[in-house]
Amino acid sequence: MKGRFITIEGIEGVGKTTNIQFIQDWLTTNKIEFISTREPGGTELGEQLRNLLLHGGHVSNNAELLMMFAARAQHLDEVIKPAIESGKWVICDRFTDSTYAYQGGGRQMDVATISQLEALVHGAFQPHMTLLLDAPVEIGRARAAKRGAADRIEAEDLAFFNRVRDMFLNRAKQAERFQIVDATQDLSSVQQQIQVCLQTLLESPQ
Ligand code: T5A
Repeated sequence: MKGRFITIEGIEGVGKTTNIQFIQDWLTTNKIEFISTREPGGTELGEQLRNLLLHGGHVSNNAELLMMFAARAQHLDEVIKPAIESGKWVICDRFTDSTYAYQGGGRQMDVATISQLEALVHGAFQPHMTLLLDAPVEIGRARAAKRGAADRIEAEDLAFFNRVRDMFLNRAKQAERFQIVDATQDLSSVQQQIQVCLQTLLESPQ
């Protein structure tokens, strides 16, 4: 039996890392084998690209877009696809929806170009479920600010993150794999919503 591919998306500080820990605990309780990974990153090459993307100097928009997809190509080949083929569930902190949201929405790059790169790198291969944690930008930024200095992308302004959020919400309207989770609620309510989604996926035919 093949595994499942779950991606977690949303603006900064909305609770992705916190809730991935909850998802891992849920999978362990349900005796489901899984790996947990992230983008950009998840491989040696991807983590090096992540460091350049988040903590390096100036990166042009085109270079940023190509680096996101270069990291993803390696990640799919080396980690994600082999894990799913071996029957494991893959929990991925961000995936291609983040590229549409940040590079397409935030940076206002051409969405058709992003689609071409998506087709090149993973064609019809898509997550089985995408949990979009949604909250107004002000809430996410206030939560993220508690963690310390902003990285290169977190340093963008409010308008940038409002475009990112809008793009996520637009994409969520276009594909059934999305589950929108109201991340403004307290953590236990957020986790109740996530648990319902996970249970539904577990019970759905492959
Ligand atoms: N990127 C990525 C692109 O531009 N294009 C791409 O294609 C891809 C893949 C990656 C960066 O790269 C960009 C997007 C990003 O800028 P990242 O590691 O994913 O960065 O980091 P962030 O999104 O910046 O992740 P954060 O750690 O900031 O946010 P999280 O993980 O969403 O938030 P989390 O869980 O750390 O929570 C933040 C705080 O809020 C509290 C937590 O306890 C924590 O203190 N919290 C809550 N408090 C109250 N109520 C709740 N419901 C709460 N949920 C969490």
